[in-house]
Amino acid sequence: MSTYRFNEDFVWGVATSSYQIEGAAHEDGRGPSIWDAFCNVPGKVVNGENGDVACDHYHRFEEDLDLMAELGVKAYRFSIAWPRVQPTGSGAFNEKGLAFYERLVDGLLERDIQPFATLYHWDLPLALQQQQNGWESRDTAYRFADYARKIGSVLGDRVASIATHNEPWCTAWLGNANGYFAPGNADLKKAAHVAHHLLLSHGLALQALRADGVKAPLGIVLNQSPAHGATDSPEDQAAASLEYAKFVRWYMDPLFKGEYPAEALEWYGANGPQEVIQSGDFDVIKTPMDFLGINYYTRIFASASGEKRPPGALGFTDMDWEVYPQGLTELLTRINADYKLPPIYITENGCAAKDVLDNGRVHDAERVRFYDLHLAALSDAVQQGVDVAGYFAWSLMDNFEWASGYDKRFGMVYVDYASQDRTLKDSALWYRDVIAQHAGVVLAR
Ligand code: IFM
Repeated sequence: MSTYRFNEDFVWGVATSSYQIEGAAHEDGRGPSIWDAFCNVPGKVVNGENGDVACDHYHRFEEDLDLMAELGVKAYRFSIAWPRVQPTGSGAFNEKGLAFYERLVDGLLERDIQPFATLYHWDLPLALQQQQNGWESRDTAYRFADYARKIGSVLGDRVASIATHNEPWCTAWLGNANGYFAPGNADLKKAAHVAHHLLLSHGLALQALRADGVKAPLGIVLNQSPAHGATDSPEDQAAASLEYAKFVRWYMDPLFKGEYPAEALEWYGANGPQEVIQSGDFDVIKTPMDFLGINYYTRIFASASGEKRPPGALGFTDMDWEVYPQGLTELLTRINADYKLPPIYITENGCAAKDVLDNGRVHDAERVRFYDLHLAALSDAVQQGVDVAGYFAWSLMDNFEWASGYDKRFGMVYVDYASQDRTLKDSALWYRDVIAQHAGVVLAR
């Protein structure tokens, strides 16, 4: 086992998102989201599954908060379902929906767990998609800023942080370039327009929240990976550099430098964002942030000749993602050198595994190993000067894994979807010990 070194005030957390756990999709005035609609499209989600019930967290959140308290986590990262609090994405807000998040936040604070809120984790109100093509429309960015203000006014004094977006790359790329996620478009130019409006909406929301006097630290959550060429050949290295520009720099450069990376712009060509960029947009997008959230799962492998990824030394997860912990150190030290960054939180990190519930136990040794290796890699980055304020395991519990449905289990807590019983896996017990034993300086395991 590894040795980690973090500060005493390091934030140990777990993360989830609204559509993946809440269920209660048709209750208390929640409006439909693009994911409700997408799940109804035959062939889009494994087994035709959806988030109608999910982990039934909407009704069982007290039990789930107790589980977090049992684990001793210091923070919980959750997302707010926009259609639950504003059913059509504009106009009237839904008091019952807002009240749910107030109860959730108050329940966390009663248990001494810091609430880390995310405003958008992919469940766009369906009405915005139907009426104005969702994020393809600039107006959706303004609707988002209005929604952000409302959340700021209701929860801004009680949450420990507010992130605008979770993984805008997924919304733009998986949702619009390859149709793998909602809303299911396969059009590169749409994806470029969506990405620009997501970035714009982030800046508009930050400015609106600050103008309203919200004191909670504000930021964004990006999924990132280093990109490696299959060989040292100039072609493979160029392929890796381009993938990195499309995946990481496409968001980091506008947010921290106020421009898109030339290398990726050239690749987009006529399918780029140019038609929707308006004067002053980059000033809004690069509004300073109080923190940056990074979700890390694996590395990118790039090959100019289409060569296959070699079997990783540490194998692959149940998502078929290579286990590559050292990529976290590499990524963090690189972005720390390339940009002037605020403190970083690792807002997601974890793995899917073929978990089996056996006599009330789940022996998920590979997940324990995954977390252990990634915490060690994170500690290495900290030793190399990266300012990392906390770590959130993905996920607190098994949940609806988007296009993979309930087939892929990422939780530290096993969910039996038939009974909704929760069982702490070995990884949860291990994480509880890590948090408890972490006296602030050195943890040797
Ligand atoms: O489950 C997702 C989450 O919603 C966003 N980040 C990646 C996780 C695993 O795929």
